[in-house]
Amino acid sequence: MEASKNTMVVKVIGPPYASCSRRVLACLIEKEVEFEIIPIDILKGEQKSPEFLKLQPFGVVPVIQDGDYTLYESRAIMRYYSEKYKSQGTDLLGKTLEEKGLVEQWLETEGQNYHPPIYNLILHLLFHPKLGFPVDDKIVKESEEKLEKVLDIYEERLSKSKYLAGEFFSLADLSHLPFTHYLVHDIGRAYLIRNRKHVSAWWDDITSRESWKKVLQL
Ligand SMILES: N[C@@H](CCC(=O)N[C@@H](CS)C(=O)NCC(=O)O)C(=O)O
Repeated sequence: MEASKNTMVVKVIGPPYASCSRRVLACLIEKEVEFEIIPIDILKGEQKSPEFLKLQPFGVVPVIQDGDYTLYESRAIMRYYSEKYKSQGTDLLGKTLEEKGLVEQWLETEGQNYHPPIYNLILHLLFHPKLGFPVDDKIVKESEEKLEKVLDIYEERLSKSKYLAGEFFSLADLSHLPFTHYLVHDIGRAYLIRNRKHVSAWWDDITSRESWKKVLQL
């Protein structure tokens, strides 16, 4: 749990090892928001229980409860807290309208372009083997090719600015941490990052943040 300047303790429902929970936790730590983790067991399927479905009708984690306010979708939760505690902790949204636009552009890029292929790679190379499901080599190959193309665009962008949205760390960078962590550490695909000089430097930078180190310890 984090020391905080605000009084309400945010409940994060979801195991701290789940990627989508990690996205939210890193954000809360950056924003210095006090939280409590309610670690439901997704391997036992507790996210499909009637009680959980009342909070998150799609049956996935995380969900936050902040007093009587409930919110799901990890990126929506990050946007909410970055705005709610704008002047507390790290500014993750950008200061000017133009900076905010770029943060949104790259956050959308993460969700729409980066996430689908990286998700397929992690699913097929990490979770399917663990769960005894078949690995679809065609999906793996196509996803890797798609991710390479996205990363080439990142390389170009990061050769011009230190972070995705500009010279400041933002939600756009933070949102990449959980799934890229698996890519680098768990499925033998670190070369996708390391073969690109600027992406590699960016990765080292964003993973060296105290917030991310704390998330990995939770
Ligand atoms: N778009 C959702 C995705 C949530 C999601 O897929 N959560 C995964 C963990 S990262 C989950 O709950 N998996 C268990 C399941 O699908 O039953 C978000 O970002 O919150």
